[in-house]
Amino acid sequence: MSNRWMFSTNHKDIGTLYLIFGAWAALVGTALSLLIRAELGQTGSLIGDYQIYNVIVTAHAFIMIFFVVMPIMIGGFGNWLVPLMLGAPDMAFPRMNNMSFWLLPPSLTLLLSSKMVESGAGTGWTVYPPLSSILAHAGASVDLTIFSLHLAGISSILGAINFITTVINMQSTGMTMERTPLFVWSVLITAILLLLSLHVLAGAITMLLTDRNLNTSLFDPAGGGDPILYPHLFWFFGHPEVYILILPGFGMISHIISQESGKKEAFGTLGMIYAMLAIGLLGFLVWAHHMFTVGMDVDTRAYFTAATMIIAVPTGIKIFSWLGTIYGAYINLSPSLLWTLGFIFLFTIGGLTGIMLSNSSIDISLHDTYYVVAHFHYVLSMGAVFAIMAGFVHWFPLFSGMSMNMKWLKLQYSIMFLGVNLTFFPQHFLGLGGMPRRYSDYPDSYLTWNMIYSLGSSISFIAVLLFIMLSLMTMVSSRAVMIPLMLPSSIEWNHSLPPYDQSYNEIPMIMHF
Ligand code: HAS
Ligand code: CU
Repeated sequence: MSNRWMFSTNHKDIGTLYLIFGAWAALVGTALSLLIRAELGQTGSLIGDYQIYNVIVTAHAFIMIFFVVMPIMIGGFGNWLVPLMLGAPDMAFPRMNNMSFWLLPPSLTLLLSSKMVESGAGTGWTVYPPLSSILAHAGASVDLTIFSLHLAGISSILGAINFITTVINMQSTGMTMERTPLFVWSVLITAILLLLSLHVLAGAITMLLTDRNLNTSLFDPAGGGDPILYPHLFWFFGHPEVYILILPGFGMISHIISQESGKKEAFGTLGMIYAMLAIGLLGFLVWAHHMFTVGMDVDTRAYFTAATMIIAVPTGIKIFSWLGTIYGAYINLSPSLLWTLGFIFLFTIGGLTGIMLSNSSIDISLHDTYYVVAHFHYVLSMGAVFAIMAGFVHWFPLFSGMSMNMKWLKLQYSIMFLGVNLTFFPQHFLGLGGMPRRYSDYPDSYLTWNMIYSLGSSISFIAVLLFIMLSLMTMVSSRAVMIPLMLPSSIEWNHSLPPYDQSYNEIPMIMHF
């Protein structure tokens, strides 16, 4: 990589760095997930060490959340598209933008180091004490994890400041807030959530750091501390975090679906803006639905259940507005539309299981079972990841000046769709059957669904390999885009990029090796 790129302050270069970084991290995260499925593909022990299994699960979650979805969506797509959609020359603070990116590789290095020293951090991504305290996790692993999160947090906070300033200060003249494109709105709201939640995580893990190393007992009742304080602080960050992971995807889906439907903008654009604002606001008021089992009083449980369920309303507004956008359109099932429709369908399934879990009485039974794992993989592996794939195949021609092979992309989508559903649907049955998460073994009665589950993950992996091949082949053969390359210059195109020429989808299937 040349210095021009490494030190670039250009939003497109930095966006590309984020995309490459995220893609690399995705390979690490996927490799870890395959290790998990290898361990759980049959009863008995494969790895032979429960701690190592938990270290793998923890690393998988951290990498997917902090080093794949966030960098790709906010860092990659955000950097590439927000200035273009605003008609701005670049981000507001271009050099800080470069710094945001370069804080991530050291952060990932610390995280990976934490897995390799001592016996690793097998705490889960929540890092709850007392498991993460010095007694259960002696040694440097958890400390390295904390430092990794500090760096990733600084990176995100700087990025958030940059996006907020850019959106507020750098629109071209005439762009009012309600004419601001939905993707820009989604990144703005995401950035505000980041700014308001990350420092709470930073506070919690720093308190944990002092509990571990400086003999404080903030979370230890034996020293007058509060054992429930950490979960509260973590989830005050953690719940907004899950909307941080999905909101930019919502933004991308709105653009892609309106463009692929041949419409000027998404149905109910203003309602979409208010829906995202409502999701962002409500996201701060529901955190304790992750800790119904701590022994909360019944009124508090009722409040958090009700508040959580209300989020279905703005989210439903979004789902039905997307359907309203595509209603009546001539549908050309291009790869980006396939990923988009897949997103809407599967994200909704994930959202509905979230509503099940928000009922505190049901959650007492389902908490820490695979039902929760099913819920969040539907909203993340099929929500966030499908949105990323949709965005990638949709904007790849803009990013690279090259076009991918549409027919192979459709095949790749089909394999992936089969794979992820085969992987994650059985989790619902396992969860309802009582299989707990974060254990490396299980009774024989859970074997069948677990085997199907591992088979599904292998199929998804084949789809991932196929996608890597397709991307590399596109670049090796430099298939030129057969469309007038549209570089957005004015706000006229407003809510989405200008429509591609339809012939774009008809590019003959030529592959050069
Ligand atoms: Fe969640 C746990 C509830 C959305 C991610 N969630 C997680 C975890 C992650 C995650 C990662 O209340 C695990 C964290 C960990 O490691 O422990 N979640 C919800 C609810 C929503 C929701 C109510 N989650 C997300 C999104 C995520 C995400 C988005 C990331 C991208 N989630 C929970 C709860 C837990 C939880 C509990 C804790 C479980 C436990 O015990 O640990 C909502 O935002 C979803 C709204 C979307 C829809 C679908 C579209 C809406 C339509 C409108 C009509 C629907 C209605 C509802 C009227 C609802 C179509 C009808 C209800 C029926 C059941 C039919
Ligand atoms: Cu939540």
